[in-house]
Parts: sequence; structure tokens; C-alpha cells
Amino acid sequence: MNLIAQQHLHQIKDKATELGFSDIGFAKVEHLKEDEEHLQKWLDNNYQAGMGYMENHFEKRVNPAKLVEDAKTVISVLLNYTPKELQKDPGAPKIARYAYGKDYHFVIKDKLKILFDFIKENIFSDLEGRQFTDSAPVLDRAWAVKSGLGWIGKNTNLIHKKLGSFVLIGELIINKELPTNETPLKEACGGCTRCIDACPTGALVASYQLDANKCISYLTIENRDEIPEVFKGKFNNWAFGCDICQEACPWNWKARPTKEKEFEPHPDFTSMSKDNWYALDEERFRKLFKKGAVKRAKHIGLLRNLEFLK
Ligand code: B12
Repeated sequence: MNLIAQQHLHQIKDKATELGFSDIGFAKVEHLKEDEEHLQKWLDNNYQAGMGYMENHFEKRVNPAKLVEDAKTVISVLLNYTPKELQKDPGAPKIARYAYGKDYHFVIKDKLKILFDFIKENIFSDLEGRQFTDSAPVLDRAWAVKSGLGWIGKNTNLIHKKLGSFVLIGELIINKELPTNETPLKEACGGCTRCIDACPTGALVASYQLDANKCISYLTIENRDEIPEVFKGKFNNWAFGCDICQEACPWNWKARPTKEKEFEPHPDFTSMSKDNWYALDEERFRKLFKKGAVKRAKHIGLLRNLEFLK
């Protein structure tokens, strides 16, 4: 790696740290052939359930060169969202950790925009590119792996050696070449199958394969219909999203809390009792989840889920 390129990498990494990102990695844009096969198989099995959007833009999803003009490098970033404190009432309906505070799409995109502007101002004045975080046909986890940030675990989540899997992923896809010598980490789940064994609905149908039709996260967030009766009594009190397959993972047992202020929940959130949840009216719902991911399900969606847990 030449000295100037090395200096550029340092500048970008330092800025990412200053912005609060938990880690950053770089990968050369290419056609993701192996992931393409996995994605095709997943779609053939109808594991996408009602998420029709996962069938769209297949070629762009497996090759960013078809998504971003003149794309050369994918800069992947991670943001830890491990909460400082979990919900206190053990009987209260549970909300997935990623949805405690402000919606990560806003938080990560804002930071990526600043990072992009920084690179343009300080390194490449003719920089072009786009920011992504679960916001377009991009295989976020595959790029994080290619950038050397972790491996895809049996629960299909990206696992980082130090941070665990309670991390969100974003990318900058840019028209400039950067050194990308970060070698992908080897899968380190070993013989462990705790995540697969823990899933109460059997959604992890095999290692690295998730059938969304059976996933509590899908059924409580993306699913717009009634929740099928076969799952009655199997949700372990999850009212929005689910963290069971991640809580079961030993790589998360020592996860450090996030430093991201935007991910802090409303001050009343962790103390809410079961009764408080079942008495949640629309006004209170809006205050509690102002700018939060739960707002996407709307008050009526959360009520459907709470009703199903009874
Ligand atoms: C669709 C989707 C969902 C769906 C389906 C999940 C899924 N596993 O596909 C549902 C609604 C269920 C969901 C749930 C959740 N999601 Co989601 N979701 C996505 C989305 C939009 C696309 C994922 C995707 O491409 N799926 C297609 C399948 C084929 O991909 P895959 O399951 O990741 O499989 C890969 C590997 O497992 C491997 N593979 C597949 N089969 C096989 C077979 C073998 C033999 C091998 C070796 C490998 C292999 O190749 C595949 C392609 O790279 C991404 C954002 C994005 N644009 O990438 C977020 C994303 C994956 N979700 C995220 C989060 C946080 C969650 C939840 C934790 C939220 C929650 N608490 O409720 C759960 C986790 C559930 C789980 N175990 O995956 C994060 C994950 C961060 C991380 N550390 O991995 C992402 C990356 C969003 C982001 N930008 O941060 N999600």
C-alpha cells in the first residue's frame, strides 16, 4: 500500500471514529457470486414471506456496480446499539433492542453524509457516491463481511469479534479506489447451535438460513396481516421485533453498551410495566417512539401484536 493511500485510510478511519461509528472496513466493488446463489435459493424457497421488495432489483442487489455509477469501493461502517439498560419488568411485552431509540436509518445516514462530505473536502474533490443503510438493494451484511468487519453467524447476523452482533450496518459506495487489504474473517460459530435451538418458532431452518414466514421479527414488524394462529403462545412476549437468536449467542454476552446518544430510549421506556403497555394510547405511543423505528408499525400495528401476546 503506498503512503498516500495509507494516509487516506487513516484520515477516513479517524473521522469515522470521531462520528461515533464502532468500526469501519473497505472492500472492492464486485459481483457477489456466492451471496447471489444464497439469495436466489432463499427467494426460491419463499423465505422472503411478504417482503416482495426482496425480489426486486436482483442484479443491483448482488452487484453495486449496477446500482451506483462508476462504483469502485464499498466503505462499510458498524454502529453498536447494545442498550445501557434493558426493559425492567420481566412480564412486560418486549421491544427489540435496535428499536429502543431514534430510528437507525436517520442516525447512520446523517453520519454517513458527514463522512462523505469529509472525504470530498479533504481527499477526493471529485468524489461521487451514495450512502446506504437498509435503504436500497444492497446486501449490507455481505459487504460488512467482505470489508473484514466480521462473519455471518448461523443466526444469519453479522458478528463482530469484539462488538458481537448488536451492530447496525451502513455503507458508502464511492467512485474512488482505496486500499482494501482487509481479509474477511473466518466464521467462528464452530459447533455452537444455541441460536437455532433457541428460536421458539423454528425460523432458523438451517445454519445461515432464515425463513421469514416463521420469524417473530418479520411477523411483528413487516407482516401487515393477522399473525397466524399456529404461532399463538410461541412469541415469548416479543411485541416488536425479536432478539432471541442474538441473546442466545455467546459472542453477545460481553457486549459493551453503545455510546450513541440517539439510541437512548425515552426516559420512561425501560420502566414501563406490563399494565402500562396494555394501556398505551396513541398520544403516549407517539411520545414514546418519537422518530423511533417502532413508529413504522404505527400504534395499530403494535396493538395487534400486544393483542396476540394475550
Ligand atoms: C430482509 C431483512 C430482514 C428480514 C429477513 C432476515 C434475513 N435473515 O434475511 C427480517 C424482517 C426477518 C429481518 C429481521 C431482522 N433484522 Co433485518 N434486514 C433485512 C434486510 C433488508 C435484507 C437481508 C437480506 O438480504 N436477506 C436475504 C438473505 C438471503 O440474506 P441473509 O439471511 O443475510 O443470508 C446471507 C447469509 O446468511 C448467507 N447465506 C444464506 N444462505 C446460506 C447458506 C449457506 C450454506 C451459507 C454458508 C451461507 C448462506 O448469504 C446470504 C447473503 O449474503 C437487511 C438490510 C439490507 N439491505 O441488507 C436488514 C438487516 C439484515 N436486518 C438487521 C436487523 C438488526 C434485524 C433484526 C436483528 C431486527 C430485530 N431485532 O427484530 C432481525 C434479525 C433476524 C435474523 N436472524 O436475521 C440488520 C442486521 C445487522 C447485523 N448485525 O447483521 C440489517 C443488516 C440492517 C442494517 N443495515 O443494519 N430482517
